[in-house]
Amino acid sequence: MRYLKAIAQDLHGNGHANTVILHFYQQRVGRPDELIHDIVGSDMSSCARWTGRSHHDALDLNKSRIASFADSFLRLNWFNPASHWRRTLVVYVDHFGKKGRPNSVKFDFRESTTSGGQASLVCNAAAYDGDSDGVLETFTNSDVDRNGVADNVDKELIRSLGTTFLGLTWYAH
Ligand SMILES: [Ca+2]
Ligand SMILES: [Ca+2]
Repeated sequence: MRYLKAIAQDLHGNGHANTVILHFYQQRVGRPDELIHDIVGSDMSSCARWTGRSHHDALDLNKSRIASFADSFLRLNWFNPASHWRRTLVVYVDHFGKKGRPNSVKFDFRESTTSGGQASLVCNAAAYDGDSDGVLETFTNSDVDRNGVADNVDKELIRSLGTTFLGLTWYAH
């Protein structure tokens, strides 16, 4: 299975994340998960600059799709102070429909008590394409922006995160 681990950081200490780190992983049987692509977006609030490297093949990810996903991710306000790695979002397709299309995208919000420490699941959410037409239409009732209410704003956030994640095509059976 493939998954994406996203980290946002507020390096300027002004209450807004300005850096996004995207790690694209491949799970391997009997071995540690392999980091395939490592992409960093800086100055996200003004003119974003993207740098990346691949530990495997050539880096063939579409930059505008990366930027779209990062924009949705930042709207969650799930970020770290300074250069900490306590809060992460892990995104993956966990089920495929009969036609082989992804029909559920999962989002795991994880947090550790120390930077880089063992993370525990704080909240999760999911988006579903039950009829395999490529459009996500059902969403869990999750308070992903953590303002205390699970409403249509959260569903729209889950929809845009799921749609932009699927655009990256980082999934495999
Ligand atoms: Ca659908
Ligand atoms: Ca909410």
